[in-house]
Amino acid sequence: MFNFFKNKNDVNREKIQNNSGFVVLKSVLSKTANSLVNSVTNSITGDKFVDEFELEDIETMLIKADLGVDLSVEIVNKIKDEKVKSSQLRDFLRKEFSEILNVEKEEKLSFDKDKLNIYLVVGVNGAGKTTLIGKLANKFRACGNKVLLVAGDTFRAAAEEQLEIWSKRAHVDILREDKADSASLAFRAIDLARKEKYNVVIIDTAGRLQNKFNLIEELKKIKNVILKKLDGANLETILVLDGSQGQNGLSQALVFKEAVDITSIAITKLDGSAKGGIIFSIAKNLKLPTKLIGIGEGIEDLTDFSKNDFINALFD
Ligand SMILES: Nc1nc2c(ncn2[C@@H]2O[C@H](COP(=O)(O)OP(=O)(O)OP(=O)(O)O)[C@@H](O)[C@H]2O)c(=O)[nH]1
Ligand SMILES: [Mg+2]
Repeated sequence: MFNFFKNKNDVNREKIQNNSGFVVLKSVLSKTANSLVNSVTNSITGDKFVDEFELEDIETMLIKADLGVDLSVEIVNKIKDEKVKSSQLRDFLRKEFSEILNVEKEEKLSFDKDKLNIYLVVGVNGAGKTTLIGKLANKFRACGNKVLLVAGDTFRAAAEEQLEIWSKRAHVDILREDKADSASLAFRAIDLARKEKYNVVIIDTAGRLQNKFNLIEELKKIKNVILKKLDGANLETILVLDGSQGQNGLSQALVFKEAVDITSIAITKLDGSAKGGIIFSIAKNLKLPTKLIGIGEGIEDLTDFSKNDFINALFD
């Protein structure tokens, strides 16, 4: 996604950065790798078929690593049915996890340089929405885009100030209005973007728990306004999930998916979390693609989610 306007030198520099990017990713994911892969493969040794007791241990370890009960049971049953030996466990898990993610098909955040691109960012309180918006805005601006942030969290005190601080850090513009209704603000933002030739609009929204009916209804209203004004624009609705919350993310994703038709997932706070297994759970159960991961609090700490890199970082 972030590959526009690059010359050959940029590409070479990027290759080097990607290499160090992989080292960073590996270190960010080290706790998840330990809980999801190493704990399983290191504790079961020898060259024999995995026995009943070991299967039980594996199931417990996978559940603990936030893979979810159903998926953990499914994997353990396969180990049994396919008569996997302990020495083959690592390769077996690698193959299973790759299939769940469908690694053949990388899915990037959509962007069309000839269109207006609108990103609606939703999620529960404190998931990391506003931070993600700041990081994303910075990346888009650095690639030569004209970016407008929209202070659609009109609910929490100081939320607009927080977005304004990010807009300054990222050197992009912001639309904020006192006492605005978030749906009408989104409406005006799209008009403004077309008039002033912004090609990227990123809309912040208030954090809302998935069980709060009124707030979810408000989100539907914002989305409907955007759909009415779409007129050929590219739209991504990004659900931000806190990667340190593990399986909680699954129930959140389900509700948000039904309410506003999520098109991509961003997992934040993967740095230091051992619960990255949630990515498999979401891919398997909800068929929703993770497209971005947050790996720290700084403006640069956002990266495209590459399925291949993720698998390699867990296993290599
Ligand atoms: N370690 C780490 N912290 C993060 C990351 N993303 C966000 N945070 C922190 O998480 C906290 C909440 O982030 P916000 O961006 O304010 O979350 P929000 O979803 O906008 O919160 P509300 O507006 O209250 O719903 C802040 O302290 C961020 O610095 C990340 O990738 N890694
Ligand atoms: Mg916020």
